[in-house]
Amino acid sequence: MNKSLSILLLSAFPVLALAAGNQTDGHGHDMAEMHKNMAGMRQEANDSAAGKAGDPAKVSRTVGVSMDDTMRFTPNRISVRAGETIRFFVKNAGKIPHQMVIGTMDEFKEYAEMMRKMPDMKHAEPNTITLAAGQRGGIIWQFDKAGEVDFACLIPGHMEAGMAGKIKVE
Ligand SMILES: [Cu+2]
Repeated sequence: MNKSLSILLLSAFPVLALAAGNQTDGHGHDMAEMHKNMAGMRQEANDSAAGKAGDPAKVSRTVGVSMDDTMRFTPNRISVRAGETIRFFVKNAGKIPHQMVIGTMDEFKEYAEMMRKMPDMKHAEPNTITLAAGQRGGIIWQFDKAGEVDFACLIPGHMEAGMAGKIKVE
């Protein structure tokens, strides 16, 4: 299991623990309301104009993506169908860390700004995989509407150097 995935799993546990504690805390209603709001916020954070985190049990197919130090994704043009859940099997073939983030250019700008302010912050969002040299990992993503979705490496300087690609959703 790669590092990002285990961080993701760890971050899911406190939510589960809170939800389980909810039945015995004696303030059922307020707590339930609070958890509902929290779940809503979490859902919003995971949703994107680009689609949403996919269900591993509903993967339609796997698409291999390689990243390297020439600041390129191979392939950098991918076609999918609306509604498909794709498992991106990502490999860092380079000698420095790279990242694949699925989203929109607006989201990338926001994220890049955050990375500049907090370069040491570790991200474990479902639309993101960050890999050290030689590592492999995956993103499971569901595309819900026709259009164009972007992907990029948001490590400072990489997208600017051309490390980006497009997914055509038909
Ligand atoms: Cu990169």
